[in-house]
Amino acid sequence: SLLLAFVLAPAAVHPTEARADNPIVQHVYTADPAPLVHDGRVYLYTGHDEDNSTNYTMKEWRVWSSADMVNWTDHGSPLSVASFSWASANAWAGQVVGRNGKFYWYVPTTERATGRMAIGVAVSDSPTGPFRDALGHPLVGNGEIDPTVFIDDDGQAYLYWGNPNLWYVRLNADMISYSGSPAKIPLTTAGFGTRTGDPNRPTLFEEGPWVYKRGGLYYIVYAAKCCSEFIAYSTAPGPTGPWTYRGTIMPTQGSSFTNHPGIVDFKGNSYFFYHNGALPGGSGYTRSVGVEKFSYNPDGTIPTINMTST
Ligand code: FUB
Repeated sequence: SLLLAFVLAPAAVHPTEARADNPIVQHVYTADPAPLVHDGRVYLYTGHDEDNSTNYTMKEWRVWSSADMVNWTDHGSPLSVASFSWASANAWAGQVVGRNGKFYWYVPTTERATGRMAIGVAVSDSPTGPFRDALGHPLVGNGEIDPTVFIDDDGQAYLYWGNPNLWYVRLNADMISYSGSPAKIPLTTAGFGTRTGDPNRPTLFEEGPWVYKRGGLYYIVYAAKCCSEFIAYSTAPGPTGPWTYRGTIMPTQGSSFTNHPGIVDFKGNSYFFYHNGALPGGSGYTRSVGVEKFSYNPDGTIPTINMTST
């Protein structure tokens, strides 16, 4: 009947629907959310926690998408550790950006030759993949993790990453190479807050940076103070600083000792993505991604955002 066709059609188009409630995905553990708005949809890139071992079992990245922030489509895993011939383990926190009709996915993973983390870049013609290794070798080596990518209004692209240091480099227009040497962003307490109890880490910055621009202000949002991380942020008048610490966005909550931010504006609303251990069996190694709608304060500052499900 017509009615039956109407009811069945969305299921046929979207084989797996996740729920509107938090966590967004409820049938597998997900971590390290990185949202991308493209062509009327939000694409959500995540990692996949496969068991609760104490060293992360993460072999692949996953993609989900939504046109309404309620119904989510499962696009499977178009990128994995095996996609990089030089990698051996650890599909950690990455981010995708679109440029020139292509999509570039920057990801940290273990380099087999060194046994250390390195940042690779994969490319696709579609936000849902398939993605292939763009280089055949890491873009950034030396134990580095957690890349975030940002393209400024003038077309200059920047890649930021790091733990314990915070680095950036100017990407070339091809998005798979860079000019100059990576630079360390000075981790001053004015820029990144004050951490007590660890003389080696005087500021709150831990990992998981997320950089974007809104209303002429540059934001860097990040996981603060391992190992019951909260989410904090800093702002700057330009993409390379100087950064000013602005405080906590999401306090330490839930049963995951890490958290990881991703922020987008979509169809007139602002959304804050994060992870916790809210699914049954959830923990620091079996995490799940949630999202909260929020409004910026008139001066551009970000209000405190609490997890709706922990
Ligand atoms: O998921 C593995 C690592 O834990 C990520 O790279 C960090 O941001 C933290 O979430």
